[in-house]
Amino acid sequence: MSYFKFITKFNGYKKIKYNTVHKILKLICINKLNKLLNIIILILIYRKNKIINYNNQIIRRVWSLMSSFKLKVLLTGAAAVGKTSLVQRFIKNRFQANYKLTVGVDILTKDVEFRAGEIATLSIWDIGGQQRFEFIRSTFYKGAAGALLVFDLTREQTYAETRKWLTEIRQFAGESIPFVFIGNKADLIEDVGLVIDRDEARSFAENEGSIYIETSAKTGINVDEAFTELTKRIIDSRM
Ligand code: G3D
Ligand code: MG
Repeated sequence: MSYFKFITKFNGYKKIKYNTVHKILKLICINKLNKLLNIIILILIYRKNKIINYNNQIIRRVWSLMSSFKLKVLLTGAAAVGKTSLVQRFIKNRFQANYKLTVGVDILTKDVEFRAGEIATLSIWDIGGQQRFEFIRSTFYKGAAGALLVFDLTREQTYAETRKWLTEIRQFAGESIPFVFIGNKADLIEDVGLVIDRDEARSFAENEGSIYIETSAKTGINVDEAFTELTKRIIDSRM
């Protein structure tokens, strides 16, 4: 091999080697850089979210301190499902048999701490479920922020009527009004037996963008939870 040939070959070899090493190095660097960039972006997103969440919390607190969380909440459902009993349990923490028939509407107010440090003032509109009050009910629905849609776990008919109630609420209070679906008188299931299909009730609620909760105004079970859950849903739907 001549000297010239050797030099060309050596240089060529060096060149290939240099190119390959360069390419590998570039690849590693780019990968590392990409990784680094990804990490930086992730940190930024995380911090931004934290800041947004933090800001939301501050806004909520200021808002609740200024009592701007004043929410009109409807209690709806057929007659004698326990609407008045539920609101009495919730506000006064008591249960009384023989509440007089709700004529038209009763309005009661209570502050709810729906999350730690976040308070909303609910004005609860306990609406008469009787057929004959139908003509005035629609005017009570106006401006409502949310609703508890109640049926009686021991009377199948009141469960069957819930779709009609939901249509009525949505018609007069707005299509997207948050609501919680309540099966009340859970304390009686043991004696009376279950007259509805729980899974069906649950999937009905979920399909309508809500949740299903079983309560007892008599024992107090899940009553606070129902009102708190509704408040959370209302606030979250506005944020
Ligand atoms: P309404 O406001 O929906 O019309 P009410 O219903 O609160 O007036 O309740 C109707 C009846 O159901 C009342 O019985 C009440 O005591 C009873 N009731 C309500 N909630 C419960 C519950 O969780 N468990 C049991 N066991 N009974 C409940 P009366 O006998 O007064 O008609
Ligand atoms: Mg009543």
